[in-house]
Amino acid sequence: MDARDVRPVFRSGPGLVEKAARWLIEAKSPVFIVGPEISRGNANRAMIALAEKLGVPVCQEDDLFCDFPTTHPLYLGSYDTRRFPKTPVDLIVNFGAKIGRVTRGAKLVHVSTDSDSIGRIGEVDLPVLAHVSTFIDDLSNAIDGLITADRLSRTRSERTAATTAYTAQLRQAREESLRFQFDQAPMSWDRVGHELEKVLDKNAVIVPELGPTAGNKVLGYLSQGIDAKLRIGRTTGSALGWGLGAAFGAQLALPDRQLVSILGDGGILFGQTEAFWSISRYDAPMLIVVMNNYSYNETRSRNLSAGGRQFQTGRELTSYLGDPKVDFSKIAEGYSIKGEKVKTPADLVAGLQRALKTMKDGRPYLLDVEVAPDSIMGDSTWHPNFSISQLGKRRKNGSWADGKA
Ligand SMILES: Cc1ncc(C[n+]2csc(CCOP(=O)(O)OP(=O)(O)O)c2C)c(N)n1
Repeated sequence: MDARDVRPVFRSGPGLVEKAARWLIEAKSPVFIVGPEISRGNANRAMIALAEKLGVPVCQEDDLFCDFPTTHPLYLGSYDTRRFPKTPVDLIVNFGAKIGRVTRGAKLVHVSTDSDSIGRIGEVDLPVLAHVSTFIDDLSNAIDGLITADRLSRTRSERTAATTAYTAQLRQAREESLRFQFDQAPMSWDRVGHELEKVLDKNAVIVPELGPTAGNKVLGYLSQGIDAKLRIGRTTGSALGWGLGAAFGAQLALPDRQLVSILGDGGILFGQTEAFWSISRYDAPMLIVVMNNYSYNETRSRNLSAGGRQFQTGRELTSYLGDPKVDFSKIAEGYSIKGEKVKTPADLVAGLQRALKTMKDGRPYLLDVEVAPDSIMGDSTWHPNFSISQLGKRRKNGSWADGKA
């Protein structure tokens, strides 16, 4: 049984649906925001149909799942980071995401089954307590009753053309970014994403535990959505320490799908390597990719971006992880999991082939991939020279080994 089938499904009152439908028809530059309630509510296909029917661009927030296909010409990525095709956004319809800031001056419709999240962060012009799937259906029907097929077709083609041209530009920019750093070592995050996309199954399951900036550079290359790769994570709370165990659970639940756990060296060091035991013991044939930049890049960026003392002195206190330089393939080996250290793009291409072969034979494989330090002062190796043994007075005064307290 699918757990989604036992969730309550309820609809909003007709007045709200009609109001939203009118706003959508009148808007010059509407945007849809999608969140996890779309995937949880099994409304992915209905969401695609509605966006296509109206030619409305779609943004993904609350990045827990991929709720809209990333390769769709109407898909814009995160709302926060996007500039929009020429006309300023004048209407946002949020389908089941817990969003923060949105454009000032734009009307906001928020549809959710969670009454507590509606209007919690920002002002909402039209709060709708409803299951997203019912609201999408009702909205689509209401639009048919308000506008002629001819006018709908004209609106759709104008909007679709503008967004399609824009997303084509975004794709081209990504391609240029990839080519620009194509052969560099340590590798660009883009190159890792590109190589993974080339060899992974079209319907692989990806469990990423990656920060938003560099992480999105990898994930941006992986085609995700209802008919492509299934993505689970990062969690909406962003806490580290769950990715490997969650990936193992997903592999157990979906033994016929290729499973890829992608996590940072910082993330895996949050007490996760014990999951290797279960992965090995129960033959989970999954790929584990550690994006190893010997750094907590996300916190480094946060610590330095305000330009305070750590930035001015060039001494960032907490984020350098390269002392000791952990080789995660050796930790995996301790659990009888094969793996290797990857330093160059050629290593990655060959390593992925060995990984796929091992997975086909029913065993897990780990790639510890050295990637570019991708943040402000990312190549700094400075860290406080702190040693507990140096703190001890007994060692210093020579009384350590004489048995006296
Ligand atoms: C339990 C927990 N503690 C601390 C943090 C703060 N934090 C956010 S990102 C990050 C560093 C992650 O490092 P890594 O996984 O190597 O990824 P990178 O930032 O280098 O891409 C930390 C410590 C957190 N998110 N969760």
